[in-house]
Amino acid sequence: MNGQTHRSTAELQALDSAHYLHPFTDHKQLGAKGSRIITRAEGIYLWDSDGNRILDGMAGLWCVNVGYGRKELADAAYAQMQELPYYNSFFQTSHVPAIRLAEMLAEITPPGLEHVFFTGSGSEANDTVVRMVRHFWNCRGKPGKKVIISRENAYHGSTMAGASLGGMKPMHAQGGLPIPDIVHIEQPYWFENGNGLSPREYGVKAAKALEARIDEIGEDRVAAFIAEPIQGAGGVIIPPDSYWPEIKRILDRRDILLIVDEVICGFGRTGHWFGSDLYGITPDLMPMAKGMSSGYLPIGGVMVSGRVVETLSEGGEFFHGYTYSGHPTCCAVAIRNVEILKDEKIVEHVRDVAAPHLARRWAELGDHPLVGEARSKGLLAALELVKDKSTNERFPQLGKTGTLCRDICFDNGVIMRAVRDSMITSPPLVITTDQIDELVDLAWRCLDQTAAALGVRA
Ligand code: PXG
Repeated sequence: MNGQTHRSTAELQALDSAHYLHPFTDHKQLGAKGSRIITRAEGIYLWDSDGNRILDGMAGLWCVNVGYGRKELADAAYAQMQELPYYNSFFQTSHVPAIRLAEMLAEITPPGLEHVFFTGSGSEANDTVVRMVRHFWNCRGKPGKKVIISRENAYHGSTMAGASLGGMKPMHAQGGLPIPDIVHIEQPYWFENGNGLSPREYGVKAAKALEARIDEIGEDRVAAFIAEPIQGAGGVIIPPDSYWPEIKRILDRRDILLIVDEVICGFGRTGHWFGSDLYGITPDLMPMAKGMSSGYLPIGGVMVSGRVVETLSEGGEFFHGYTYSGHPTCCAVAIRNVEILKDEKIVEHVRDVAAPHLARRWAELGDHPLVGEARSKGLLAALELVKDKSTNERFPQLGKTGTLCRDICFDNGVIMRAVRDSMITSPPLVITTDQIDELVDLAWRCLDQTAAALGVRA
């Protein structure tokens, strides 16, 4: 198909190492080891160049919501490419796929979000957010309101603004980030920071960090607060139920915008169309990407509330946009993807079938000697690996055990992601209950092998 499948794995690995700089990769290390070459996929499974079948417990990178091998999406791209492969929507033009997708997004996103600004990715969506928020306050005659408050270990992308909004210290260290006027508060990570408080007490405490920071900076300088409903790449941090109501209370009495990053939680991941629906929150701006096209083509966007649109409209031209904003072929695929989610009732499948089953089965992993906590919400789940289950003491050299377990997962034909010493899953939303059983059984086996490799009795 791609003209390369006749090459041996070793040849492909050598070429890969010679010419391809991978994202988020230690190149020297990879060169010595050789990449795993993925050649095809179907449903929730991948195949590598040696013919091994792998259960994709990460839906690619948290994005292949409708699963692999969807001919409908290929057909949608093919048809659109023949009719109008590309045109822009600068200079007072528009086209049918962007208009139709915008209409659909206004229908499925939370009330009050009627407009979308299209981008090519989640990072571009968050860059758009930074520019839009600051421009918004300028238009309102409050140019002093520039500070955006984010959270530690948040992930909002890899561009200058995206990585600045993110709370990943190793990313900040490479390149002098964050850019000015972006600050970070505690993430609502009860397992790590709970310190004997109940989840409810801790959720309120973590939310109050926002209030304290706003008071410290001064409301007249704070433009917005940005958060994922559930942090994904930060370690599937599911906030205690008390967290979002307290954040709402804090923001309701202040003139500060709420940005809810739905790049991972959007399009059904939590068993609701958006994480904002799950937590009953109403964003002013809502960046999204990934599940918008189930990763079949790159597309993202920012949903924008009425009050922001009205203010921006007063301000004349907003000097911002991308060549591929509203790319017709990407829009056509996203439209078909949303239709599939609706027609096959995939969000309902997550809410009523897959998530409850995963919650039950995942909780069993909490009995494993290596696991300090097993948590899940929707089709997002995490395991905290610990040295001592009775005290939840971590292993020395945080991250080493996670990486070991992740490699063992690969060797056993299942992909899970390691975040420090947490093991994460975020499978395609079409996963069946039998396939969830397969995932959990594989996870248990990999935990056993990890324990054996560490010399811990399982
Ligand atoms: N916001 C959130 C919440 C994300 O998870 C982005 C924005 C940026 O999207 P783009 O499309 O620019 O990548 C993301 C992306 C990982 C991993 O290893 C996670 C992401 C991307 C790459 C790797 O968990 N999330």
